[in-house]
Amino acid sequence: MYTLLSGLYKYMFQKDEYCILILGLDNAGKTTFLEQSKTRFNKNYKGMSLSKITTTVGLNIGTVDVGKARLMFWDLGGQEELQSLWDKYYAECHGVIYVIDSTDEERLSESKEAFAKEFERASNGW
Ligand SMILES: Nc1nc2c(ncn2[C@@H]2O[C@H](COP(=O)(O)OP(=O)(O)OP(=O)(O)O)[C@@H](O)[C@H]2O)c(=O)[nH]1
Ligand SMILES: [Mg+2]
Repeated sequence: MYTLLSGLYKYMFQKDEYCILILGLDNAGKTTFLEQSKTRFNKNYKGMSLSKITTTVGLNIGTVDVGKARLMFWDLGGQEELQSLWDKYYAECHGVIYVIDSTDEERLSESKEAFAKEFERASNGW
């Protein structure tokens, strides 16, 4: 009976959790995207001033509830020396968002190369 009730409780109230990595070059807009998503989807989240966002060193975690799913976003620092840390998270994540600043034409090829490198690393790891 306990198993039945706890199963019913989980079905009705617990959300399925998914971990989503946010990758992309430094200054691409990853943290800004996360803040905007939190502001849009989390009713009681007031949001921080976008001008206060500084470059991410390490990891920035944000949670967003969408329907019955809880998305846990891992926003990683995009600076070149931090990119080598990205693959440490691949095994535990369910999806990846790769952010590109389409207005920064000078860095488009750098972004493409970084994406290709990560795709290669992820393919080898999985
Ligand atoms: N105009 C405009 N500016 C943006 C947009 N998204 C981000 N920015 C600006 O771009 C700069 C970098 O944004 P971040 O969100 O910190 O970039 P990031 O990808 O998290 O950078 P790292 O943490 O260094 O990897 C900030 O000054 C933002 O205000 C956008 O959609 N439009
Ligand atoms: Mg950032």
